[in-house]
Amino acid sequence: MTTRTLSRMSFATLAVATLALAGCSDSTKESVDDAASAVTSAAAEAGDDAKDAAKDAGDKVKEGAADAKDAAEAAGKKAKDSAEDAHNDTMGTLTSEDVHLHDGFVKAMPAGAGMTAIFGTLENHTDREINLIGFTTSLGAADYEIHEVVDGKMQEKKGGITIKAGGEHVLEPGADHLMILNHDSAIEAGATVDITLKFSDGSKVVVRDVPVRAIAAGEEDYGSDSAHGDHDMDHKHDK
Ligand SMILES: [Cu+2]
Repeated sequence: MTTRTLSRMSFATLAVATLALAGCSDSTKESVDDAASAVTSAAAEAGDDAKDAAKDAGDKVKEGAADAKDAAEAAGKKAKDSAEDAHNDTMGTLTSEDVHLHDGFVKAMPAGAGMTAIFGTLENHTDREINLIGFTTSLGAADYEIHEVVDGKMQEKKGGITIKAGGEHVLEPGADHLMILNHDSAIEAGATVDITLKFSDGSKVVVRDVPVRAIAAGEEDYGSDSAHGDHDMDHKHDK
């Protein structure tokens, strides 16, 4: 119903009411009848207007609902996409429950040596493959690289370390290890180091309080010659 129609009805109704209050003399009777018929036609017109308005509103609501549905679907898809992106690029889901460094230790290093390594067994306790692509430690300023040993020489392991679902990967002298390079001060036996492991899905898993231990062999070159010796030493000094 339009404002125009409403005000017309109000005016006509007011006219009837005013004339009625003025009394029921013959002279006013005719005017009252006129006013009454004006109210009736105004009401009829108002009814039509209201009907049209209701139909228009109905169409509009229908259009609005369709638009809202499209918008909701688009928003839903966008949310799903960004959730997937987030999962892939920024915030992986691996936790310290999922990845362990079993019997991990940092090889002690005197000041000036500049480099040492981290050993132990990485365990994947999830039902999917994981890919270690880097790490840092609480030791601060240093370069951190994942290394492998090829023909007795260590080098950066391209692509990092992949561990299959439920699997493990041994880090040991003469084989894959986590290398600490360009570190100036001593790393002394008895200290502990926190290691932050970084995975390809964006996960960061912190392994806390990894002990620093002195092992005799494999000073800088974790080649095949020293590997077996290290292993024996490791067992003698364990526990
Ligand atoms: Cu190395």
